Amino acid sequence: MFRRNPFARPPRALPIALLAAFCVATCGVATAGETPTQRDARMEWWRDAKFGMFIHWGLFAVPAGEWRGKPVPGFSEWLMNQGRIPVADYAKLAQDFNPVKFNADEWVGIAKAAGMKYLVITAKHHDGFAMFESAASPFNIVAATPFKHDPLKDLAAACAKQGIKLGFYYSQSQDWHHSGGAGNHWDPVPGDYDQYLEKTAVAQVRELLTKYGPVSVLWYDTPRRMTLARAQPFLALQALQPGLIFNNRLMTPDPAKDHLPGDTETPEQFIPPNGYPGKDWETCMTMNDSWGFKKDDHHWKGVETLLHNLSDISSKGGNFLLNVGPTAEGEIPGPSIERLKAMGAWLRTNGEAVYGTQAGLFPRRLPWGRTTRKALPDGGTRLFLHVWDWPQDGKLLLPGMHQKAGAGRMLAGGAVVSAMDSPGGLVVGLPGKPDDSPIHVAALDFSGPLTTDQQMITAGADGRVVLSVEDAELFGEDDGKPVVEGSGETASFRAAGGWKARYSFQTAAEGLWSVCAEVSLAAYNRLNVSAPGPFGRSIAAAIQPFGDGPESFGPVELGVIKLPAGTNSLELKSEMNEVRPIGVRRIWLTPVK
Ligand code: FHN
Repeated sequence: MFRRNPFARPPRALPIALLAAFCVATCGVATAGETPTQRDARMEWWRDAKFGMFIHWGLFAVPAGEWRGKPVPGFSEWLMNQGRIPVADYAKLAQDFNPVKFNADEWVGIAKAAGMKYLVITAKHHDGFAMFESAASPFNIVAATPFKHDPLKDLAAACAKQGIKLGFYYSQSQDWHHSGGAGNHWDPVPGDYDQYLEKTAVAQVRELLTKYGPVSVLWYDTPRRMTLARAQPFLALQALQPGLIFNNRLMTPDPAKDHLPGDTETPEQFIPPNGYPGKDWETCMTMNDSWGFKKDDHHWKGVETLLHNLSDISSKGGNFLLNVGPTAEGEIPGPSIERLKAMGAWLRTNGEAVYGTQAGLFPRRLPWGRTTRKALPDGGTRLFLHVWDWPQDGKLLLPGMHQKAGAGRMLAGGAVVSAMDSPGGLVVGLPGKPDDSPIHVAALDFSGPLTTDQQMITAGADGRVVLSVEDAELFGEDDGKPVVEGSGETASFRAAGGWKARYSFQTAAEGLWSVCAEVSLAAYNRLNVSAPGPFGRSIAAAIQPFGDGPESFGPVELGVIKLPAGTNSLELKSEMNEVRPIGVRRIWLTPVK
């Protein structure tokens, strides 16, 4: 929302477009004058969909991360920038771009079989190359390549045929090819930025919204130099596609300045620890490391990680936009297809726990998994328990819940699930593990809305916030994944390389906090503590081994950090680029008077 009203001057008649932009900017609704009920209706399909395919496909797939035989670091779609490749040299790639294996029905079929309900494809990325026939620029796949065909037309037809919603990604500000486009600092094509916006970007967005039938999503990106005034012509185009959903990247997402919230928040490559309560949001994520196809990028996330991400995101009320980077021949890479097939198989059994659900019930992290919930026609609520770690005793605690549970079943196989009250909350009795899926889902029905008396972590009577292992979301890839050891007061996690622990808690007021950790380590380490948020800074502390070996835990000072009032998250990780085993028992924050 606006902090500063850009129209605070004496009232005067505003052009309709500007008035529309003002309404959008201040009311957070994408269509000026839209009521919350109308917005809910417009967003409904998107909120229910939960899972979409991001497709980064473009001229960058030809070099695929390599230039003149040498690998270029970074994302493949950033090759021109990272490699400081002259515009004329990069444009020659178009002569070699002939994706004869492209098959739109096949791509949409892969997305559909994966359980994805919408797709967003790069119509034009920062390199300025249009993946569609464009009268606004000859630098496009029809006019400049031997392919001479518009793949977006095929995708639009395939989406309509298979019932998948179509979305376009468009880099409205960065354009390293066209005169006046932003972002090309190594071989800039002289020109006026506003002329570029008018003659290229706005013209091409108009083409995308008028030539391909129903378009459901417009995904803007890297809004450098964009202002509210410059955003108006793009906003005015929204009327061409009633119901169109656009993200928060048409302008620089900085609520302190003029800001267009768009319809959706767009956390990239991460899952916000508490979601964005009251907002629509979508985590976009690569399946390996690069958005565009990169021939030497084999760092694929496993199916378990991808399903955990989908479960975690839906438990926080968000959507998951998972990326594929097709090759220059027009094929989605095999490892992507394998993973998407596995996710589709899981969703065919457990999709009821994802599609059309709302965020889970519990304010604190559950040691065994996540939850989502769905209103039932009779006014009741179905609670879905996403069991990531199957309990050895077959029992799960729903902390702070004391409602009487009705019918309960496993989604896989339908075996009965029981629930009984206990002082700590409902104890759910699971039947035998139904299969070897990475996540097992139980559904429990309740007669009304759900309540828990579990509270978010807050400061204790001594004013300290104590964060223990059971409250830590632990991240790490493969052998770097932290492992929990022990239980109760002596519980700790042991990690070695490439790990991260994230904690969420409430603070009553803005202030400074001294951060300490109880750790055990056998070798020197540098820990980094960061707190995303308005004061977003991080502290780093070098710590030396102490005591008589890796089993002895002791307190270490990590530094002082400023936090706002309200829900906070703190992230702890090692700054070492090598394997350095460390045990972490707890973190505590003490207010600095
Ligand atoms: O620079 C782009 C990047 O290439 C990619 O398209 C991602 C996807 O969200 N967006 C930008 C980086 O934030």
